[in-house]
Amino acid sequence: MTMDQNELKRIAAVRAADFVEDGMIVGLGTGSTVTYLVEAIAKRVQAEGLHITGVATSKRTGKQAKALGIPMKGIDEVPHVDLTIDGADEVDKNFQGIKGGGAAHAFEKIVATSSTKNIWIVDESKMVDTLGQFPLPLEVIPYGSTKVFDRLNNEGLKPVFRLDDNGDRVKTHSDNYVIDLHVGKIDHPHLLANWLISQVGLLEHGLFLDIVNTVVVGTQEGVKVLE
Ligand code: ABF
Repeated sequence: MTMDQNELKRIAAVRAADFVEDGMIVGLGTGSTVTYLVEAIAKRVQAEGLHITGVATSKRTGKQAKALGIPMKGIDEVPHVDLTIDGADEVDKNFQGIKGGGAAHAFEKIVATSSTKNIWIVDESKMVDTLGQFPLPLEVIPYGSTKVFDRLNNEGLKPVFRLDDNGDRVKTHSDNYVIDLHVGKIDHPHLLANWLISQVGLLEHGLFLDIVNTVVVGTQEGVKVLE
């Protein structure tokens, strides 16, 4: 009996919840896989009396965690983060990743780079040989965004403003636009990341490089913990 993608996400999330230890300050990512993680952690808080402080990377994660009884604080209210667990859109064999499908990658990267340890939870479809099939998200300040768009286009990076169901431009929590790059294949992620972050008006990109320590993958053969 094969498991569907949601079940693969769920088994990875449940396994990752075991890495949370009493007393930890835990960064909680964003996305559907993390939704299962928050449920699993909340169950441990209720059943075992696990004492943790959660730090959310988005309003929706914070709302879910609070509703399930996980004590929460803002990233600027905690001295550090012990462990951040988050989803991802693509992970390659060097544990480099693309994130931001949920338009929360700037907050996610702030929390991840403030964490002692990072774990990603994914279903097996996210594991790729080379990054780039998933459109690379960028957070762009609205003022001058058409000029940033033009520069990306001239670089051959195939930019598209992300639109919502009404055809309006998606806004991040910081009221910035999201531009997705349809490059198809990113052979040198570090080179691209360095070029992107040097572009004036481009606030953050979805290349998460040299950040994660462990990837927990839900596969048809069960959960694999890659380190
Ligand atoms: C989040 O995890 C985003 O950066 C990324 O888009 C998402 C993956 O979404 P899902 O878990 O729903 O597949 O951190």
